[in-house]
Amino acid sequence: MRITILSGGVGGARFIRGVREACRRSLAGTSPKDEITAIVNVSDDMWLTGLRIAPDLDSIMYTLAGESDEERGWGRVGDTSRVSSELRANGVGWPWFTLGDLDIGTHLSRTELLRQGLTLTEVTAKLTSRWPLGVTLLPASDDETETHVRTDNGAIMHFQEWWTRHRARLPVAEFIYSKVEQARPTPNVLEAIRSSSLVLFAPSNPIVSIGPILALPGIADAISETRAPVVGVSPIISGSVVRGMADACLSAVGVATAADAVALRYGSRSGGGLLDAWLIDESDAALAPDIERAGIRAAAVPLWMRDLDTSSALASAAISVGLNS
Ligand code: FO1
Repeated sequence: MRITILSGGVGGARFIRGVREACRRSLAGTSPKDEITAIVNVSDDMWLTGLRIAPDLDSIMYTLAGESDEERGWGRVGDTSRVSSELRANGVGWPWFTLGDLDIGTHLSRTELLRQGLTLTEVTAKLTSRWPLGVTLLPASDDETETHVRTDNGAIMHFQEWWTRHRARLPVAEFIYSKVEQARPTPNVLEAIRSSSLVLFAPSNPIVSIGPILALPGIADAISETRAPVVGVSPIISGSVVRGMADACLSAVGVATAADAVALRYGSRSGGGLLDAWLIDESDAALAPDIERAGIRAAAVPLWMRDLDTSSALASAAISVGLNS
């Protein structure tokens, strides 16, 4: 069975790890080897001190490799930041954006391979080949796109500055998916969506993680046309974000921070939208009827991913909802 997951960074990484674990555990059965593909947001990416940084690809790679700093939620476990201190001392780069020394190894490698002419897809295949991830990571596009934030007072900045420097505290007038019209999803991405038996939306930020993927020309159509059931997992539990800044993003686009509001924003496939089913937390079970009325099947299951068991159980629930859609 081929499963394709649309994903952003940290929450998505844990969910993908859960899907991998669920497939490993079900392999105890007779199903042939599952193929898991993650379509990863690249609009958090940026150039910094001459290096191409790809936070969501790196968060997922490190998490699946068992190399991620689980406390911080990004970067490599046990990393140091001696080079970053030097950059600060020289007044170069962003003092509020720490690049770990091992992490810089990843950015230097990515930058060199891009300079040699490899696509980001080829670079990602090479960087991830170091570990037996069990998941294929596909950048949503090989073209550079960036999410920018226009604040209420008219400043425009890269999403990363808004998030890491200002901690998402600056009120947002608009999220701009810069250069997305000129960008294209890679052929591998469209093929993965079309040939999968199941498409999953990870519990990632709908505005700055899943949104930029769906904004790439052709991806939303591929999802609405695929034979595969499309199942999403709510990033909101009991009206709060699980982690990150989805609430600040949702309010900026006039969407309530609620599990049903996010589902309705994606829309039902039967109504020209994207979802066949939507997983909500048991604490949000009361929202199921209005999700169902919108033409999206709702399943209330435990959504908190505390460890591998809970992530695997959530993934199993999403897979079984999908296969029974
Ligand atoms: N997040 C922070 O809040 N502060 C940082 O200094 C920081 C550095 C950083 C370096 C590499 C990387 O891949 C991610 C990093 N992040 C940092 C997290 C990053 O902002 C998030 O992973 C996503 O881009 C937001 O979803």
